[in-house]
Amino acid sequence: MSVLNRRALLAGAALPLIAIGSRPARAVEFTLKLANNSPITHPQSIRQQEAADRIKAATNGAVEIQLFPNNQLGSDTDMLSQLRSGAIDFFTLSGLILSTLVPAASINGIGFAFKDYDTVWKAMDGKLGAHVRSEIGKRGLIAFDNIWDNGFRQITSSSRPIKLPADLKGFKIRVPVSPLWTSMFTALGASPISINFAEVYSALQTKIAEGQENPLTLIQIAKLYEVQKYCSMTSHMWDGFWMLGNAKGFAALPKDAQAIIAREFNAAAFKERADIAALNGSVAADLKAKGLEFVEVDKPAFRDALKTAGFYAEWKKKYGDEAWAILEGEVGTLS
Ligand code: X2X
Repeated sequence: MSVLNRRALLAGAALPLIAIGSRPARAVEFTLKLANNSPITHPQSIRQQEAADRIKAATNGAVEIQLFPNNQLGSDTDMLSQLRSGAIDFFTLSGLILSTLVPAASINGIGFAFKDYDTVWKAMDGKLGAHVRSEIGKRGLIAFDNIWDNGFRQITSSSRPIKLPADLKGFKIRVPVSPLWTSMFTALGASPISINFAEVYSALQTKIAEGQENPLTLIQIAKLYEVQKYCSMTSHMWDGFWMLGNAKGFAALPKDAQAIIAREFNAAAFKERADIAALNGSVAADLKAKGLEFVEVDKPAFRDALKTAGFYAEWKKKYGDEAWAILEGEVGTLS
């Protein structure tokens, strides 16, 4: 019997109910670190803290997960190294950024692949997600089953409204550190600059970058509207955060603790998805009220520009026929 099962017996099953509430607090046996790049008020951070609390309660105090949100432990690039070395135990990271280590992990970010959230969740909780998680598993990491929502990404700008691909010509746009992002905005004619999220606000404020692209919720929560003027609803890609773990560290935990952690992280992902869905209903109006000017875009023109530039053909070759077939099986023909 594992530590936790013994503990559960001692704490509950073997004792009369009345003893449970008054049992003495027990020592923490495993202190684990969870890090992310999201502001503390983002649903991702809120639901992660809640999951940590639930895990502590469900393990009767044995597993304490300390949350380090908002790049407290460094940039995404830093935190990925820390996760690999075991300095942190869990880390939520965009699959596109993870692709610097696991190339297959950026596949959900292919331009204009997903038409709506139903298609996203079916693919990511289904075959496409399973394919990516198995690739992640080959690199000393684990990915919990259910990916967290970041959202459909929109382009903001401080210098000029972006309506058509031609408006992106020479446009200095901050993109996260990922070959797919650089390739996509280069194909659209822009001048992408790779910058970790930790530096985005200041990069926009100092005009190192004229614009950036992120889901509306993050534009709101990270207050990027303060340093941006226009917002173009391109929805050019869907991006999510994999809950990653250091495989060796996770395997060293008692099996029942592993099961509780997995259950709670996955349940929290579904709650976070619902939080973002609810925010999506009100966030555009709020951003307008804060002075962000929304711009109508010719969406098909952006997709055509990618096609013409050979973007889909290039990435099909990079991911390979098998992975591409899984993607197209979920979203329809892309190239
Ligand atoms: O870096 C970004 O823009 C962010 C926060 O959306 C990601 O984590 C990909």
